[in-house]
Amino acid sequence: MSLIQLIDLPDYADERGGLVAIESNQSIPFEVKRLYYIFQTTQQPRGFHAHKDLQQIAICLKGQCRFVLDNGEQKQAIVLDNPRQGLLLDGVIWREMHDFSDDCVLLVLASAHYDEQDYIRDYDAFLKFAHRPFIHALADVHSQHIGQKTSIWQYSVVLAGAKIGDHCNICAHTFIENDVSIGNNVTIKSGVYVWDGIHLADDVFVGPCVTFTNDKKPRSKQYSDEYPRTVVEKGASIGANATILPGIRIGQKAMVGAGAVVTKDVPDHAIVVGNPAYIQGYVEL
Ligand code: T46
Repeated sequence: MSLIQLIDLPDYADERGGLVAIESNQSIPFEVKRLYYIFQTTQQPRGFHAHKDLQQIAICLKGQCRFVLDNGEQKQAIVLDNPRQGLLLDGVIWREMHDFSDDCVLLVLASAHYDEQDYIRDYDAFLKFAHRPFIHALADVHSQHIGQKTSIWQYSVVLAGAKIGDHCNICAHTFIENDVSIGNNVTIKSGVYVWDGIHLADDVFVGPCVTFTNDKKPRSKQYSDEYPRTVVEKGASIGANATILPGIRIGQKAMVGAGAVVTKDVPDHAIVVGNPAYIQGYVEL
């Protein structure tokens, strides 16, 4: 993904000279509320911050300077030296400006009035903010233990005791109870309910509508003090609509076929299918 987004500005140059016209929400993707320009620069670099919400376009009207953009995962640099092009600064991007020529005039158009609260001037704070979890406005998340870069989508409910690691994708229409731990890089597809006692290690994939259970002999209004522990070990995958009975261990890298009904532990690397699930083979190492 390129961090460098250059916008060609409408240019009405003719034999009399150049003329660039910029219109809010037309030639640039926001309404301009503020502009500022940087000029008579010394050799000192500038920037070294990110913005939380602000959108900006930087245009080098004269001379040149070098922007370095960083989204917390990759860095890219560009020399601005063309008054007919604007560099779009959008999203949570750490920016630095280097190598100003003596004659540099840098015009910046901004989508909001100046607000120091919108600046992140500390690099570690920027990384934390850039990698914060994404929780969709329509999700109901009570847990404070949601890892960096995890996404939780619409109509998902996560109760307060649940712990979810980094870089997980919790798809729409899921329910995650309290005594649940979910490792890093876990995918939970839609229609999955993760009840008390279910623990998913790193890199687990849970397909759509997989059914976990935590009560071997359910009766209405009768509650157990403790639920059996079901553990899905690192790297295991569970196919769509499979049912996992209570207290099962699904081994590392195991593969549970779609629709299987798992009634006993699955060894590491085993492929299980059917009802009741049986070992059909082993995943190649
Ligand atoms: C950005 C890069 C490209 C104001 O009071 N109002 C303003 O509109 C601006 C832009 C700055 N200031 C004050 C805040 C500081 O006390 O001016 C001082 C210098 O600002 P700063 O150190 O943030 O300047 P740069 O060149 O490092 O960064 C500027 C913009 O602030 C920033 O939004 O993205 O240019």
